[in-house]
Amino acid sequence: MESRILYVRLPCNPIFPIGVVYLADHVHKLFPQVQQRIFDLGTVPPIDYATALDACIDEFQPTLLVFSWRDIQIYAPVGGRGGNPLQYTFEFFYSRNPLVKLKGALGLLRIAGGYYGELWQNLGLIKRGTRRAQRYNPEAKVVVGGGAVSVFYEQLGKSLPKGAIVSVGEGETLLEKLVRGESLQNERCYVVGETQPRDRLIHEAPAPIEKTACNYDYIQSIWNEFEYYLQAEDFYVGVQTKRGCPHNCCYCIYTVIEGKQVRVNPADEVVAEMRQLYDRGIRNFWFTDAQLIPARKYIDDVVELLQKVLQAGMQDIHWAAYIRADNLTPELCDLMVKTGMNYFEIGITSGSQELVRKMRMGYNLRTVLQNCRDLKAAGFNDLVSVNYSFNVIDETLDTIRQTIAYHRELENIFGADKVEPAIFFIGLQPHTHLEEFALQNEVLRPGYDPMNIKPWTVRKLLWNPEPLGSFFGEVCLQAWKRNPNDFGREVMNILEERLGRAPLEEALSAPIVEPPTKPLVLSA
Ligand code: B12
Ligand code: SF4
Repeated sequence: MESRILYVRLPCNPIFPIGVVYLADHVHKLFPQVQQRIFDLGTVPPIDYATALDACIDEFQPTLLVFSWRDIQIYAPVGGRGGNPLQYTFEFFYSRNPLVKLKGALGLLRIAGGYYGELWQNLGLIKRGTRRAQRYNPEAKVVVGGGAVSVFYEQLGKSLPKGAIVSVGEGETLLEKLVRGESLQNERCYVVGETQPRDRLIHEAPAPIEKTACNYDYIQSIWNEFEYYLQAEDFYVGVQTKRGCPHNCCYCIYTVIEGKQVRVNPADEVVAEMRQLYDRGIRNFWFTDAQLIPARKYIDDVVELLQKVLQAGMQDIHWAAYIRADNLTPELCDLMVKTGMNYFEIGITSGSQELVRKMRMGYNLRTVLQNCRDLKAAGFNDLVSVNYSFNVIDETLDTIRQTIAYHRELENIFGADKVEPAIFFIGLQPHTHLEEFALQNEVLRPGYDPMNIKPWTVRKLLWNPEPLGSFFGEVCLQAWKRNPNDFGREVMNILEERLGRAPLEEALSAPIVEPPTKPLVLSA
């Protein structure tokens, strides 16, 4: 049977669906004869999801349905769908005021409703699409993947239709094999009702593939809604420059999804891809790498890439990325500014070198500061988001004071209005060292369900252990009350008012050693 592949990006905030775009491009390059279509539910009003999906399937009659599911988890510190989940959670857990507690409980109920509603809705769309496609082609296959599936592949299988293929990580080689009709035995996937996910499936290395520039002429020809993303002027369109992260940060799953082996896409190909978007009017790019500069040895690759961006004449673009700011040089800083970087996120998690080491993050905070000074000297005058997650491991009042000192120094460098402290609490994810630690210490029981958001599960998954948990709860509640529109800065101010600030040198002084290989140890 000739393959006809329909890519359905499940409902999502309007983030450019780069995953399905790359998959369709890859398949087209190998099998130009295969008919493909992209259908993005991110651009469809919720009321029309089911009918729009039906209409698309009726018209295209796919033999292979590729469902891409981007995100599920909602412990965001920012107002998300249906409100601010972190705020409601903290109001419910930590407020002593019964009215605020009640408000938190009601907010959480609403969020839980939205969360389960979205879950069931997406599962329903997959089932509905499968039935509909099988009306036309009884042998039609269904494969489900994307960021959310990679994180929750074990749990999602229970609710998917029998025969659905559940994929972890990159989907290129899996689709290749499906088109060729080859065995999927060595792929990072399992089939619902037929095979079980292998033990440690997610830790298996992804297949190395050579990435070439995405062919947007082709993509435009198979995707009616592409225009939607071209029209929105403030939109950051995704471009991937590499895959993989070699680090070992205790709470992070990126390094497992993408693997530790960093695979750099040739700079010419990345630039050729950007140029096609540029010619279609796109001026904002998000380099969707887990980290744009994962380690010092990738600095030269990024220098080459940015030089080629300049040479290509794309002078009026802006770009953003996750940046490990310990891996910068003055030359790179200069190029970052010249090529239009206007936003970046640094995930140092804590301003205490001692804690950064304990969390296995491999960051040298002193180097980060020096590199930030170089970036400022190169003329960077835009926004930096610094991600802090308090209370991950061994936090004390002293380490909080150190984080404040560190943050104030970043403010000195960039200007207080340019440094946005993003206060997260870690949403514990499966397959991370932190999960292992929680299981070993009986905070979680084996077999717990990470997708369950009942209050007693959330209390454990939203990582904020005692003895400091209630203290942070109280500080955050005060910050939301005092300045709900500038929560992060307010948290920093309150912490400083209550605890003071350590000398900067103390924050930077913990000796750097290799990340430990033994299990994490919590003193709390
Ligand atoms: C870059 C990024 C962002 C950027 C996106 C910028 C942009 N304009 O694109 C920003 C910072 C904005 C962002 C925000 C958020 N993100 Co984010 N983000 C990422 C990151 C690092 C890369 C995603 C990416 O684009 N990769 C490149 C593309 C090419 O890969 P891809 O889309 O995953 O597709 C590949 C595979 O997944 C697979 N695939 C995809 N679909 C399918 C389908 C089938 C059938 C198959 C076989 C394979 C397959 O093949 C594709 C090609 O290889 C991932 C983590 C990671 N390392 O994957 C998190 C990740 C996707 N984000 C996540 C989340 C939760 C969020 C937020 C909701 C966080 C929050 N709480 O606020 C927000 C909001 C997003 C929204 N919808 O509004 C989660 C989603 C899973 C979950 N936990 O629910 C991830 C996986 C991180 C994590 N481990 O928690 N994010
Ligand atoms: S550097 Fe970033 S992407 Fe890499 S493991 Fe650490 S937190 Fe994850």
